[in-house]
This record gives sequence, C-alpha cells and structure tokens, in this order.
Amino acid sequence: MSQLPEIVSRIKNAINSATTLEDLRSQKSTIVGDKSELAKISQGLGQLDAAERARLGKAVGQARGEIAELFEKRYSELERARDLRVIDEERVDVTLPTHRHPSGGLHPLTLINNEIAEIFTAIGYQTVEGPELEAAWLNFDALNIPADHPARTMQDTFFIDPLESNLVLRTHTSPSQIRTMLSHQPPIYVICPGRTYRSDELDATHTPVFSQVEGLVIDRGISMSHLKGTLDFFAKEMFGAEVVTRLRPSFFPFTEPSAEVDIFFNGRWIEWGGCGMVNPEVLKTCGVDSNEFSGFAFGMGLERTLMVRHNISDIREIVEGDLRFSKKFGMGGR
Ligand code: FA5
Repeated sequence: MSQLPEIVSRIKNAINSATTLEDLRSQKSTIVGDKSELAKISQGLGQLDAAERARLGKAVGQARGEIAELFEKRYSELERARDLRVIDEERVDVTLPTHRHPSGGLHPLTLINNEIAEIFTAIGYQTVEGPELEAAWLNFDALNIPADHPARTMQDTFFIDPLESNLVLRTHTSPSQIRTMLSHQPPIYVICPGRTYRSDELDATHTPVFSQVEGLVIDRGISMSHLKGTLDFFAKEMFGAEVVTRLRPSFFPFTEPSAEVDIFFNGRWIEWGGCGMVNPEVLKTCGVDSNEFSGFAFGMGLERTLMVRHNISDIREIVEGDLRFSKKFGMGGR
C-alpha cells in the first residue's frame, strides 16, 4: 500500500513523457495492460485479508482508473499532433510550377510545306526535291537565263568558291523543273519545295535564306487556263474559299507568256508569286518535244505566304526561331 503512490506517479510520468504515438503504444502493456504493475497487484489481492484487500483493492482500482484516463488523454493528444504534422508535411502548394517537359514540334515553315504537299498530292502531283547547292547551268542557263542576266550578278547570287566550280546556292526552286524534265518523261505533275538563297539583306520583307515551292506540269494540251485553274485551287486551299486570284503580265526568261499571280485577301490585292507557260526553249533544252507537249510552272515564297495568311508584318519573326512565335502555329510543346 505504501508503494502505491510512487508506482502511480512513475506510470503517470511515463505516460506524460511519451512524445510519439508509437512510444506510448509500445508501453501500453506495462502501463495499463494485464502485465502492468498495478494489474499484478490486483492479481495478488486474494492473498490479503478481507479488510486489507478491500482497502488496497479500492486504491488500486482508483489508480488504474486514473491511469487509464490519463493514457487515453495522452493518446488523443499525440494522435492529434500526428495528424497535424501529416497535414503539414503532405500539403500540396497548387501554385508551384510543375515540372515542364516541353515536347518538340514542327516549325511553321515545315507545317506549311507539309500542308502544300498534301494539297497537291490530293490532286495527283508528286513532290520532288533538288539540291540547295546547284550547278549554275541548272539554276540559270537551262532556264534560259543568259550569262548577262542581272540575276546572275554578285548582288543576287551566292557563288561558291572557286568560281570555276560553277556551283551556286540555288536562287530559286526552278532548277528542280529542269532536273525533273531531264529525268522524267511527260506527263509530269510535280511540286518542288525547298530552301533558296539570295544575297539580299535581312529586313522586314527579305531574308537571304528563304523557301519557295515550285509547281510544274507538262502534258499534252496544257494551256494558260489550266495554270489559272490550278492557282485558283491552290489559293483557295491556302487562304480560304473566298480568295480570288488574278494574273498580271510579267517576265521570266523560263516562261512565255509570264505572269505575276496576285490574290485578293483581306480586302486588298497581294502579290503571291510568279508563273507562266514553260518557255519552248526550256522544253527543248530538256529534250521535251514542244510540238507534242506544253506546260506551266509557278513559284511562290513560303515565308511571304505565311506572312499574308497570318498577318505577320516582319519576316524575321519566321526565320529567327523564337519558340514563342512558333508555338502560335500549333507546333506542339507547352
Ligand atoms: C522566282 O524565283 C521564279 N523562279 C518564280 C517562278 C517559277 C516564275 C516558275 C515562273 C515560273 P521571284 O524572284 O519573283 O521568282 O521569287 C518568287 C518569290 O520568292 C517572291 O514572290 C517572294 O515571295 C520570294 N522571295 C524572293 N526573294 C525573297 C527574299 N529575299 N526573302 C523572302 N522571300 C523572297
């Protein structure tokens, strides 16, 4: 009986000094369970005489009740502390930036190239490509551009060292016409997209490296009306069904007659590209019988096409490769 207060106080201390739920749980059996000191005292009560048993029994019972209550109280406190800690540790800050993994995408010029290829594939054309480093003969002579033509001067053309190599960076996609006619028998229905080079200064409307798409048809009975119809179709596919085209007389050494093709878009006429009936001189150079076959060709700049269609005022936006620009075209990524 005399040891009871000391035992109770030791147990209460143990309960109060438990700092975690696990700590308290691990002591449960020795504090409140059947193996606890007080439980053992209760079990030994039978050996005492009745008066002593009643006195000690009551005191032990009371002490066990107090301890069980304290245990429950401490248990709930520690449980609550654990819950608060978990909530704090597992809190998600929804305003934090996520780990971004931008996916790659296609440049607007690639997208428009693909689009044009699809438009013409749908009407039976094939896509052919030629080299960017081109023989001067294919870039100029075979296209009926004589040696003294202004386009051949140093101002427009990037010549390749040594000059005797007779290589140039192609100034247009038209040498692909020649390559196609030299290697294929008519009928020919092709488009030739590709990168082209001119020694123009980079400004809002010019770039020394730009893209063109050439169209070439050689068949029996091909006339200017086929050219006009094809350009109408192409323009409507590119700019929308309401677009109208017009041909303005012009000059290119490789076409006769030649024309500029304009489109009426957003309330004004805009120059889109050059075109014409393939010059019989060019057909002759390529071994195509001009009595049997005739053809048309057209060529337009793709940067300028994008500029018109998407209301881009400065060509540098297209060539500088800023992702913020490209993303507007659905090139993918975030
Ligand atoms: C030609 O290059 C002719 N080969 C087109 C052609 C093909 C005519 C077949 C007849 C038959 P031109 O020099 O006008 O034509 O150039 C065509 C287009 O290229 C221009 O309308 C323009 O959109 C684009 N272009 C020319 N120079 C530049 C440049 N420095 N920067 C961006 N685009 C350019």
